[in-house]
Amino acid sequence: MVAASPIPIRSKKTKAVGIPTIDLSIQNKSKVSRLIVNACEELGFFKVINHGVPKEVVSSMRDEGTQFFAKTIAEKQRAGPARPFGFGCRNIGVNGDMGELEYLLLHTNPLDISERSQSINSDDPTKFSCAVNDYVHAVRELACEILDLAAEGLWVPDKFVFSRLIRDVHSDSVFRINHYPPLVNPVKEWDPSPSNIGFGEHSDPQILTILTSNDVAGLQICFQDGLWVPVPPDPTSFYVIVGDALQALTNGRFVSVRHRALANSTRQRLSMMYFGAPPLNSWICPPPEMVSPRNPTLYKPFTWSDFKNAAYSLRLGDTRLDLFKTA
Ligand code: GA4
Repeated sequence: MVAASPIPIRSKKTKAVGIPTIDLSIQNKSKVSRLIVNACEELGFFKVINHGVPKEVVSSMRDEGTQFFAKTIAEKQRAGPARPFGFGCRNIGVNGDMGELEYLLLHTNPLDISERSQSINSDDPTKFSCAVNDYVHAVRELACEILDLAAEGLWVPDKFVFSRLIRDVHSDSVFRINHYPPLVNPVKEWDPSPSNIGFGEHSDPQILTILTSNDVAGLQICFQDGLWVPVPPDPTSFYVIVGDALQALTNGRFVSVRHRALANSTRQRLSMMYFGAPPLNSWICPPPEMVSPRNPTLYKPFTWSDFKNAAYSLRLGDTRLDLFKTA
């Protein structure tokens, strides 16, 4: 079901809009497919409920994350610097972007997880790696289910065309836990001035992001007409974010949504994101059904590795897909 948020938000273009909520337990799958396609076309963002991810899997991961960020800086630094994987504090990427947060960034390859777990939770590395592997497995399944429904809703005959990329053993998917401590010198709450920015405005480069957080607000999304809308926190649900790669894979039919996180003046926020990505050598080009004389190819074909290199050479807020436009 698509339900408008309790307080309808007024946007210039549409009259009253809200964040779509999609119930994945609805039996009528073609209806769910249509709702997913609409949400990905109009906003590139939606919430899923009755998603099938066991709550113990989420709570174990959240507990491990909370324990990690409660450690001293020296202990957290044992995870290695986030270049690109490990522990990061304030610095985002390698080109000078900053935010009021600390984070742990991990590749989802089980071998990488098991190696890094030794330095993340030296008391019980297996407990940490099991929590991450179980969580990543569950949210990847959720992402694949959503991508298969999206392919069906787009009438693409190969329904696994998108999910195959993130199921691949060589998938370059990433898992991230962000910790936004309460601001030490709070400025006016919800003021998006630099000192209030937890994670600056950007789109995600990957195919699909599956996000959840504790019950503290902070995430905002940008509607297509430029209006920034706060996303109500809901620890029992997941938010789904269309990434740049899915925009390219659908020849621009789905839109990657720009989003940001504002820091909170009183409470700490913990968010967990799975970024579903293809293997590095995969080509990002739309299935033939997405291209027609009326919808000519919008982007030159590129590999995920090409796109990732472009993303890391630019600033967080840059529109990197523009580099790959055909005209
Ligand atoms: C945004 C989405 C993911 O968090 C991330 C980020 C990555 C990083 O923090 O290292 C990037 C950013 C993200 C996009 C542009 C580049 C790369 C920081 C940055 C400035 C892990 C990702 O894959 O891209």
